[in-house]
Amino acid sequence: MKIDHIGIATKSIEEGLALWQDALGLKPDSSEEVTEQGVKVCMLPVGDTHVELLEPLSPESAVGKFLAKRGPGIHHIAVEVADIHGSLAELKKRGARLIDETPRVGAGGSLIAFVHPSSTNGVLLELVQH
Ligand code: CMX
Repeated sequence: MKIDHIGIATKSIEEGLALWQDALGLKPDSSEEVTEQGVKVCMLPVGDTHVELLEPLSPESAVGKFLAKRGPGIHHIAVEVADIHGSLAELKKRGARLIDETPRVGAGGSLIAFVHPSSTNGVLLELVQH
């Protein structure tokens, strides 16, 4: 397991890049719209992990609602797992509140699933299997 990426909610990717790219010198290695999740994402490698800048496609999207309620900030932490179905089954067995009972396809075509912050110490958790 490793931290796959840290998702940061921004009003615009451009605004995020002013810090992470222009000031800190990181170079994006991919960007795409994940319409199913209602976001535009931009991935910047940092050592062995990535910062994922998130821009909402609409105010009703998960990131749009987060921004309206809390403003820009850390939106989720994504952990890479080898067997996402097995990890979800284990979490469920232990009482975690799964947002996704079965994985969906996320950025880069990876399998992803979210666990509700009410059962993860207030931090929205994403599991990723590449
Ligand atoms: N981190 C921590 N807490 C969060 C949160 C987040 N990202 N988003 C919402 N919350 C909090 C809310 O503030 C609320 O807290 P209070 O009860 O104290 O007010 C609580 O969680 C419950 O919120 P809710 O009413 O159940 O649900 P929301 O409509 O706010 O939705 C969530 C929250 C996590 C269920 C929803 O955002 C979701 O399904 N997320 C998964 C998908 C996603 O986030 N996609 C975008 C990223 C996609 C990508 O990276 O590819």
